[in-house]
Amino acid sequence: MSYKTIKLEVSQAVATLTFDRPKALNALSLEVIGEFHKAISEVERMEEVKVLILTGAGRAFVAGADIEVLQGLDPLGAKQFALAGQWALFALEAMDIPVIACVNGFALGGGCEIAMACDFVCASEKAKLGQPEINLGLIPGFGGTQRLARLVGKGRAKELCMTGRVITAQEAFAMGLVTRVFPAETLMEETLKIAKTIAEKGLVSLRAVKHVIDNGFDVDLKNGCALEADAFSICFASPDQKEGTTAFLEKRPPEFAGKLV
Ligand code: CO8
Repeated sequence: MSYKTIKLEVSQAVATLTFDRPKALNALSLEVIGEFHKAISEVERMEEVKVLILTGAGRAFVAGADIEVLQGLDPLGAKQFALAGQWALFALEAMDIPVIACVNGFALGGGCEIAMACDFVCASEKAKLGQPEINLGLIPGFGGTQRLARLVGKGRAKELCMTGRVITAQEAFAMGLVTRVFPAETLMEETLKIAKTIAEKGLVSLRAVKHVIDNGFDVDLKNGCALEADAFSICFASPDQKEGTTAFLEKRPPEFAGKLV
């Protein structure tokens, strides 16, 4: 499939989706959101892809929703816009494969919201993150109030959304919004290394980790642990468990087949 506002490349089991509207700092129009959503479905159908990386062309990851578009919206249009973004991010979160945000520059508003819907975030030392919608007389609309509070706590989320303060990658790291920080020049190389390490693991156990952490997060500890016990037992029906434990005992690296059964 060909896209106008994003690029999709696949190499060695890793797909890289690049937001590609650099003149507008990759701002999100309805067209970008629609193409992003379609690309997610396309990647889901690619059996060879084990990890997805999201990044941005030029000096931004994504500088938010397109403010030119926002300026002309009425309340119903705004709701449609917010829901289009939210649905795309739910689809992203529902992907079976791990998704890494590679935040190369500004990740503001909708851009920060996309990063937070990924499984984890690698950022350049030069990246800037934040929810500055308050400066436009708005609030986040693509799930930012909810995901930010879950990631960094209610107080920090309120402070960031109420002041619109834009933070460095280092501050984002300190509060748990970003998990790794790399020099700008090596960010993609380091993110790819992480993606390839993950791509070599067993498919069943990778899915189980994602499923249990995501679905266990909003339930109480006992129910979360019950999900974990079920997923743990399912691992024992997979070739990964046989290969992983056998390889350890034979003192060799495991070779996971990348298959579900
Ligand atoms: N929308 C449209 N265009 C943008 C955006 C944006 N979000 N961000 C930057 N641009 C454009 C600029 O207008 C400029 O265009 P041009 O060259 O034609 O004048 C170009 O990108 C370069 O930007 P700057 O000249 O401003 O570059 P600077 O380096 O001086 O500043 C900043 C970079 C700090 C990133 C600055 O551009 C900025 O503050 N951008 C806006 C950031 C922002 O407020 N984002 C939040 C938007 S709201 C949002 O995301 C809500 C999401 C949920 C929506 C729900 C739907 C209803």
